[in-house]
Amino acid sequence: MRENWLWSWITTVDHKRIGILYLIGGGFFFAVAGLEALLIRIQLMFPDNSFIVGDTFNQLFTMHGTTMLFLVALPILFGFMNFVVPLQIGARDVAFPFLNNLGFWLYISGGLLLNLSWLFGGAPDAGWTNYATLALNDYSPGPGVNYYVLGLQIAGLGTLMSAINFITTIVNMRAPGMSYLRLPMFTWTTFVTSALIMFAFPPLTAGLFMMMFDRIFGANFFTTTGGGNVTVWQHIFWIFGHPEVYILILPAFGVFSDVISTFSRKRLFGYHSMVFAVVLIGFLGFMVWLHHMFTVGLGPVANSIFAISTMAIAVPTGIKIFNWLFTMWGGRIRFTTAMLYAAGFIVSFVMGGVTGVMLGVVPADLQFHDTYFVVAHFHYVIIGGTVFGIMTGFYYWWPKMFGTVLNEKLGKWNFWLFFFGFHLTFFPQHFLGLNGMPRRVYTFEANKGLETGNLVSTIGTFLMTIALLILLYNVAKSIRKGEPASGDPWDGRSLEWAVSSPPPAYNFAQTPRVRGLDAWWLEKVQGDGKLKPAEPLGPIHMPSPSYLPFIMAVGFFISGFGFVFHSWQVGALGLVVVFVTMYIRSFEEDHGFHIQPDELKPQGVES
Ligand code: HEM
Ligand SMILES: [Cu+2]
Repeated sequence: MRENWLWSWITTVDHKRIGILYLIGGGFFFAVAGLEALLIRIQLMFPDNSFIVGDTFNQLFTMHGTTMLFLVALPILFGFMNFVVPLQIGARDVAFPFLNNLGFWLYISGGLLLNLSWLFGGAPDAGWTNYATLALNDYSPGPGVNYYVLGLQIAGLGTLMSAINFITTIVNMRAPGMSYLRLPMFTWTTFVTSALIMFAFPPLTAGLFMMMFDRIFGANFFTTTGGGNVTVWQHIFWIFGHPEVYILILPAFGVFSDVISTFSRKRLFGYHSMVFAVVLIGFLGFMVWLHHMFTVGLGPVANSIFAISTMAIAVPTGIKIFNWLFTMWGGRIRFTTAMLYAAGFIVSFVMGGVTGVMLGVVPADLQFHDTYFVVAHFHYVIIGGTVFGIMTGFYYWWPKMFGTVLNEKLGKWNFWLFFFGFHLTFFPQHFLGLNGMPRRVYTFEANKGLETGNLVSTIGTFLMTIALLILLYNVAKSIRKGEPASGDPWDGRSLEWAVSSPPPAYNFAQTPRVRGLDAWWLEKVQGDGKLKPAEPLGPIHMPSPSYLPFIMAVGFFISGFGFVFHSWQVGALGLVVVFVTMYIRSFEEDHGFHIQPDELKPQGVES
């Protein structure tokens, strides 16, 4: 019997399919959050505009920021990690395929719960940082912020599971010969990012849990009148929040490293220093959270220590920038769309880094704080870094994932419109901020020198929107009648290019033996262009699909929805569903199945 198509995707435990699911989920939420940004910018196009005002505006920027950070940027990166990392290390799957599927459905469950707030009871409106007092019942009555605390707890659980899975996979499942200092940079950054998630997400979950108790069960963690302390929320939030921005940028650094060396046809310059810089950035990322709280008034000693540690991050970041430039220097560069995005990133991200150091200067930050200068800064690093990285990865790995090449001509239109649109949108915002335009305010007065900048900024947003529509068209075209891709369309260097596009379910019929950095390139220039097997051809063990993660995620969803509306009966019902599925799972005896070597022969695999 032919398996139901939808059901097979819901229950899949194949890391490649889960990677594609993350791209679809992230793409969907990108459209939602992008639309929200467009509405905000339309309101801010002219002085004294009244298109969207007051609380709706607050909901829009809160949901835009929250969605972009939690439901778009990280999940799309997870999509690439899922698809690419096992291939890059020569593995057949991730360490815990069941958990992988569960992590994905928890993300969808939390994300949908958060966005249902638009339809039932109103969206959260206390900013993506959800600062206490403002976010507590007195100032945010109604269910809005409940959606935030519950949706993010559920989605965050999924994130944590995926991080544990990636770490275990990279530690345990590398092919023979794939030592740590032969890992491709994207795998390295996935590894460090996953470690950051392990340390950053538990504080967030704990903070959200306390906030949930304050709001729903009458606790007093953050209520000053009840003996709580609001500053504690800020510490907890930023102990998560600052590392979060490195969680978003490090994987993008990995993508750029792989792409720049591939399209410069050179080995990555300073590979070892790149690895060192990634680890150092990861470590320093935890030492600087207080730079988000300079204006709280924690005193000159605390402020100075955190100012200096903040600026210290510029050193390893500078090392990386120079290594990328040296990789390109003297290389035979091919300016594909992916490479254009990587080059565009270097220009854009450096500007974001400069304004970051400016914000690290305490007296200056007292002026810049909560103005559009900050909005300009973080969009320069998040779009100029992470989103450019996502676009780079998208054009680079698309052929591997879907077996067709994206149209390069459309790709170039997409790049140039996005690049100019991006700078047009966010460059003027620096000056808007310096001229006193506050962040998170829905209007501005005429004749204060803010009109031109705002108008230009909104025009830039429309250019970016057109660029993204071109991308969408390119994708649709490529799916319907794209040019078929070979296994190695870019003359790649790492192992994912050694298998067919898209790869077979089992990735490698025989686990490969790795002989050096840039393992696949080595086989092409020093060997006969074929991978050397590390084991005889035998039965391939595969995990079975499972419907339990999906049901578990539905349970979490029901439970979250119940607690949003203070209904502990519905909340408990959802948790019962969760625990019953856990119980079933723990008594399940399923050891998967095997693909026999005979079944591989028709596909051209020799023993
Ligand atoms: C696609 C183009 C984008 C545009 C036009 C855009 C525009 C905006 C605007 C107008 C604001 C509100 C500023 C205010 O409160 O006055 C904002 C806030 C924000 N954006 Fe974006 N944005 C874009 C993409 C992104 C992306 C990709 C991310 C992250 C991955 C992001 C993260 C944020 C965050 C965290 C906030 C702060 C929300 C808050 O204050 O709570 N944005 N954006
Ligand atoms: Cu920070």
